[in-house]
Amino acid sequence: MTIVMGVLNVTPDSFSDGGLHADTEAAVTHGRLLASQGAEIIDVGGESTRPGATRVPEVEEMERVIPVIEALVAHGITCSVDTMRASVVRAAVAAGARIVNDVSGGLADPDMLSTVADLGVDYVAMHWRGHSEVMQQHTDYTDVVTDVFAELAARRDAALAAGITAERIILDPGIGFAKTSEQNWQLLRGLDTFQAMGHRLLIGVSRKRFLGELLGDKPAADRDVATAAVTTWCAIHGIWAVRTHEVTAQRDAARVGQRLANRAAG
Ligand code: PMM
Repeated sequence: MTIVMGVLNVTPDSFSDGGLHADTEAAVTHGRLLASQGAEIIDVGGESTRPGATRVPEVEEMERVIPVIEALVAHGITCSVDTMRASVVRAAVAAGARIVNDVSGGLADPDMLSTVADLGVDYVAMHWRGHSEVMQQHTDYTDVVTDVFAELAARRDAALAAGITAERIILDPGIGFAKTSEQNWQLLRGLDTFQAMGHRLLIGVSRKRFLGELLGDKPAADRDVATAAVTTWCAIHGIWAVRTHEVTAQRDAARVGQRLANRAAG
C-alpha cells in the first residue's frame, strides 16, 4: 500500500518560539506523534524550500536536523533527511537516517550522488530546476510530463553512474517546484508515465498552494482534505509513498485508493 512519509520541518516558521533546544524538543514530539499515527518514515528537514525562500547556512541546517534525527531513531523511527547538501547527508546518516530526500536530484551539490553511493542508503531524486528564490522563473515546458520525465531520467542516470543502485533510487516529479498550478495537475494526471520508469515514486502535494488556489484561496491549514483526495489518486496509481503534513486522513485515503484499484488492502 502507498505509505505515508510525515513532514517534519525543523524551521523557525514551523516551530515559532523558544531557542534551539525548545525547537528540537518540539520537533521530536511532533515527529513521534506523526509516527504514532502511522507515518512509516519521518522526513526531517532544516531548510525551507518554499517558493522565494532563501538558503540556510550549513551549520544551522545541521544544528536543526541532526539532534532530531538522533532522537527519533533512538525511538525506533525510520527517518529520511530532506537536504540538498552532501555534508548534511553524511551527518544525518551517521545519526541514523536511512533515506536521503534531495529535492535537487543531485544538482545543488556536486558531491551529493557520490556521497549517497558511498553510504549505501536510499535516495529520493526530485525534479528540480533551481533554488527556491528563482524556481518560479523556470516554468517553461514544451510538454510538462514529457519534459519532466526526460529531466528526471537524466538525474536517475546520473545517480546510477555515480554508483547508486537502481533499487535504492526513488523518483519524484517535484510538484510545485518550477511548476505552475496547471502544470502540477498535468503531472498528477500523468503518474502512469512516471510509473513506467520502473522506480518507486514519491509524491508531495501536501497543503501546497495549487490546492488552495483551486479551493478559493483556502489557507494551508485547511488543505488536508484536498491533500487526501490526491493521496487517494496516488494510491490508485500505485505510488510508493506520499509526503504529507497530516497522517491519519492520508492513511485512510491511501486505503480507499488501494481498494478502488482492487489491490489487497495493506
Ligand atoms: N516538497 C517540499 C519539500 N520537500 N521533497 C520531496 N521529495 N517532494 C516534495 O514534493 C517536497 C519535498 C515542500 O513542502 P514543505 O515546505 O511543505 O515541506
